[in-house]
Amino acid sequence: MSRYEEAKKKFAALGVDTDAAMERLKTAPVSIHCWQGDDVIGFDHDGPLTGGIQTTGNYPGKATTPEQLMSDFDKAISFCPGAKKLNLHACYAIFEDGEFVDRDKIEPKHFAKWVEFAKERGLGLDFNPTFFSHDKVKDGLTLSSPDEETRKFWIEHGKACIRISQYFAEETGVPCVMNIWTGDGYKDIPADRMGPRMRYKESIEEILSEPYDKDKVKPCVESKVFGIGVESFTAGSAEFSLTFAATHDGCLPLMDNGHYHPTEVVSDKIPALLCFFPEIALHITRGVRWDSDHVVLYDDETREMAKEIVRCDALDRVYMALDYFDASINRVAAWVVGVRSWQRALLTAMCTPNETLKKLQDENRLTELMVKQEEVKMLPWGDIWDEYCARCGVAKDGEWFDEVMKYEKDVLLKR
Ligand code: RNT
Ligand code: ZN
Repeated sequence: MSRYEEAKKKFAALGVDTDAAMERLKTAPVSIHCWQGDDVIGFDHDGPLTGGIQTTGNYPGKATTPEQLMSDFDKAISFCPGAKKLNLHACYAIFEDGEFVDRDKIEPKHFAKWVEFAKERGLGLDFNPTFFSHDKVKDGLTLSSPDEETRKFWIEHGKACIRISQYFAEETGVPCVMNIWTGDGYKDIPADRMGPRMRYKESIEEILSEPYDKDKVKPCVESKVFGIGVESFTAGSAEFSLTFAATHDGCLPLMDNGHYHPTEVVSDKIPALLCFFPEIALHITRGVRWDSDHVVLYDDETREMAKEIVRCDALDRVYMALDYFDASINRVAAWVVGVRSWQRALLTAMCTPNETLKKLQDENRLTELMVKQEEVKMLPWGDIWDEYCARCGVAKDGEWFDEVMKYEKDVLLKR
């Protein structure tokens, strides 16, 4: 009997159908961020990354052209099981023949190459207006700026992005999640907290007044507790963003698990929000001490978030996107480790005897619950994971890293 067959029996004895779990997982799309490949730079500006986020490290070989980024992304996803989407930022517009337009004027045609890329690979597309790394970010502010010209520019950018998101959804046939995040905030104690938030609210409302099909475009607002250089105040705080989404039809809350106080966990917030919102969105990352956007690993909180999505039976209600950027290691490997870790967490969640465990809780058999939850941790997960990789036609653990190193030697180091 194969290792998988052996393992399958063990899970079946607990009431878990591992074949069904793998089939289901194959169809749950995970959105992969393009920005791991080039340290969140994009193609529409020469300046540095701003907005209270930072990449550190200068590992050689980063992508600097659309062709390079596409090639690296292809290499990465060849090692990633499961259904995938490509998550783009507006700053990844591709201008051709010397054309250039500012962010308030971008159009679907500036993303036609990405659409072609996505369609050839059967990927859905997600989108993000880029409210950072730009000279029209005035005094660190965009949508909450007291300067009307600045605010208007960024509103127009948001509207342009709604139109592009609609185009993505129409072209791919898959809904496009459009996430609004800005780094707007203050380093030190502000004299006015409500003014910026009222302007932020009105700006997002104006963006969302752009016509779009609610089944095709899923606008989100992403909250954040602080950023680098904006430690004392952010306009889009947790309460602001959550309430905005709750009071604006069609707008989803987006929780990034690096954006809360260190002892808060997004795993606990997922079921809380699912009690009220038909759909929610996530940025899956790994915070280390502060919002550091480290590569996602198969760690406790990652597993706990996956568990919540699965046991709330919410794979169809939660838009899952990865969001991290590490410039200190091989970027292709960083992508692969993050995607595989999240897939692993989802697979583990799906092969956990969730119903049995819930019953123990409801019957107040809490000692037994603790014992069973600990025993589950030692199940032969690796054998299920190997089988899942094989069924998805991607390399098993231990069989992809050498290929990435070969790609580094043959391609990345020659740049
Ligand atoms: C920043 C937010 C945001 C960005 C991307 C690049 O803290 O998490 O989602 O990481 O838009
Ligand atoms: Zn994020």
